[in-house]
Order: sequence, then C-alpha cells, then structure tokens
Amino acid sequence: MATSTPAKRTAAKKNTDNTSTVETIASPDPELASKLTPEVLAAIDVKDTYANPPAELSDRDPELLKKLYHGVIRGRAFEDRMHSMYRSGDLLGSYYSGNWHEAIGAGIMAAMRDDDWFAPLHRDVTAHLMRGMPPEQIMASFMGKAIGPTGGRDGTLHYGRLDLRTYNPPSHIPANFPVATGFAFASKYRGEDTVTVAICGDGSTSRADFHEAVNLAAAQDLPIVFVVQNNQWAYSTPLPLQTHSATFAIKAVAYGIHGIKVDGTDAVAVYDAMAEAIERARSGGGATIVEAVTMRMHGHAEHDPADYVPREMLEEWSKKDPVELLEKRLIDAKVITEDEAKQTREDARKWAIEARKIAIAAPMPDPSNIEDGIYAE
Ligand SMILES: Cc1ncc(C[n+]2csc(CCOP(=O)(O)OP(=O)(O)O)c2C)c(N)n1
Repeated sequence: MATSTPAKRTAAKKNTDNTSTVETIASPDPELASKLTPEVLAAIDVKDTYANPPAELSDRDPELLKKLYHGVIRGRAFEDRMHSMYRSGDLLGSYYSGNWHEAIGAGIMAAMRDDDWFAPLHRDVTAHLMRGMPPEQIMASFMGKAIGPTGGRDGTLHYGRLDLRTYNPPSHIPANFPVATGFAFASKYRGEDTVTVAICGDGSTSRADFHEAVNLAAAQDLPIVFVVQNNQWAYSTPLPLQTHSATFAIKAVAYGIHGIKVDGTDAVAVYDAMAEAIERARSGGGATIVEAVTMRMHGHAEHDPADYVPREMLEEWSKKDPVELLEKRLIDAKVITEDEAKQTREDARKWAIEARKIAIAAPMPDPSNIEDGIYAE
C-alpha cells in the first residue's frame, strides 16, 4: 500500500540562519487541501492518484514492465557511476543527480513515441538513456570531451540531440518550457500527430517562463505534457516557501487544462499518468500538467552537502527507493526472477563501467573547429 506518503506528512521550513525545521503539515496550505475532496478534483479535471495503492501487475504487459525495470536499473547504475566519477575528479564540474527520479524518467519514456519531442532538464538522465543517448556521451559531456553531444563545447549537462528529438537543457530554467511549447505549436501547425513532453522541477514553476509556456499551450490547445518533478526542494528552498498551492497539478485549473498528481517513485503509476496525458494530447484533447512527487536525496549537486535538509525527511524517503520498489513488485508478480534481477543489476553496473572507460579514453576537442556552429558573419 502506498499509504505512507512522506511528503504529505513532513516538510521543512528554512530558518534565517540557513538551518531547517521539520514541520508536520499536510500540504503548503492544509486548510485548502482539506477542501480538495476527490469529488472536487474530478469536477475540475485534476486527478490525484498519489496516495493510491500500487496498481495490480497481473494483467499488465510484461514487456512494458521489463522496459520500465531495465530503464530504472540502468538509470540508477549510471547515477551511481557519476557520483563516484565526481568524487574521483573525472568531471570538470559538479553533477546534478537524478537519484530517486529514475521512475519518472522511465515512466515518461515508456509512454512516449520515438518521434515525439522531448525537452528535459538536469535530473533526467534515465529518460535520455532510454531515448537512445549512449552513456559515454553523457559522461563525455561532463568532461568536455569531443564525443559529447556538443563536441566538448559544454562541460556539464547541456546535452541534447535533435536527431533523437531531444532539446538541450538550457542553463536558465525552465527556459525549455517556452521552446517545448514551440515544438508543440509546430506539430499542430504542420498537422503532425507528435506530442511534446517537457520537464521542470517544483522551483521552476515560480518562474515567468513556466506560466507563459503553459498559458500559451492551453490557449492554443497544443499537444503537450508538462511534467513537474516535485522533489521537495529547489536548491535550499523547501516546498512551503515555494508555493501556497495545495499541489502543482492543481495549477492546471487556472490554465483550463488537465492535471494529474502521481507518485513519482512508482514507475508504473508515472507510466499510466503519462500514457493518459499523451493520448489526450495526441487526439486533440490539449495539454496536461503531470506532477510527479519524489525527493531529492542528494544535494542540489554533488558539491552541495545539503545540510539544510532535515535528517528525518531523508530517513522517511529512503523507504521509497523507486528502483527497489519496482524490482520487488516485479519479483512478487513473477515478471522477473530474483536471479534475473541480480543479473540485470550486474549487467548495468558493467555497462556503466565500460561507458566510463570509453569517456575517459575519448579525446578533448580539436581547438581548430572552435568556430564550427557559429552563425555570425
Ligand atoms: C532562471 C534561473 N535561476 C536560477 C538558476 C540556478 N538554479 C539551477 S537549478 C536551481 C534549483 C531548481 O529547483 P527545481 O526547479 O525545483 O529543480 P530541482 O533542481 O529541484 O530538480 C536553481 C536555483 C537557474 N539555473 N536559472
């Protein structure tokens, strides 16, 4: 049963001395939240499946479940490798971990078509990998190597590939949102049935570009899904200081679109929410905000010790490891055996180690092509 919902029961308030106090609250505004009964939410087309028990897997397509499983296992193996690469000095700068976000990436990617458009941000490595980005290319990006998607021009996370219909995450966030709305506008204008999926974090929803992008997409009935990864923190800013909305999904009401709040540690639940939202967008039903709830278990990036995050919060969320939860459910449902699970983890570990070797051996960029791709006269 997913009745234990840590985010609903505790949150942190930042004090002036940069420490945090844990408060037991139901949401940023408990009084408002208590009025949001299932009937009210249904009437305004906002679904809240966050506290639902995990779905039965017996009648599910085993291939889909295995796809989700391999996605989260590889995502975790990659994240683990990147943490150790940061510590051993392989990377030029820091690393923005997508640890505990793997189920969101896998659920999104399993629901998307290859020809759909994707506009991710900094914690979406699992999705990049499932979309076909080789792991050594992502590692190479963080090392400024020539085999990185930018040819070494970027030394961190701004890697995309238009041949994979994946837009480069911008530095100023969520500047990917207006661009994603442009993708969706183009799909509609050209009469194509492709859908765009854009991702941002809870903190990014406070920015003007979030509002402008969602509002335009809504007003134009564009085929797009906006995913808000609610991981409780935006650098050191906790949720209660970010918004007074009861949820992020409910912001959809103000734009006149659909909203779904889902457990972001449950890959199957994320898949279900995304499949529903993508199908609606593809068939002309307009945009959706999908709020996927998880926790940022590392610092904002690996250089950040995150002393402002209360221990109790980390302890509670450590019980909701998206990889372990999915693995256990698949073993219990006999979709995979324990031996297969062990082997899959080991294969993924070796795959990530091999990728590191390739990235380490790759050359730095050739300085003579520094002006390639610059379009000024
Ligand atoms: C416009 C802008 N302001 C500030 C930053 C610095 N910055 C990068 S990530 C981040 C926190 C973002 O929080 P959230 O949107 O919740 O995403 P998360 O990192 O938690 O996944 C900040 C403040 C930035 N990149 N762009």
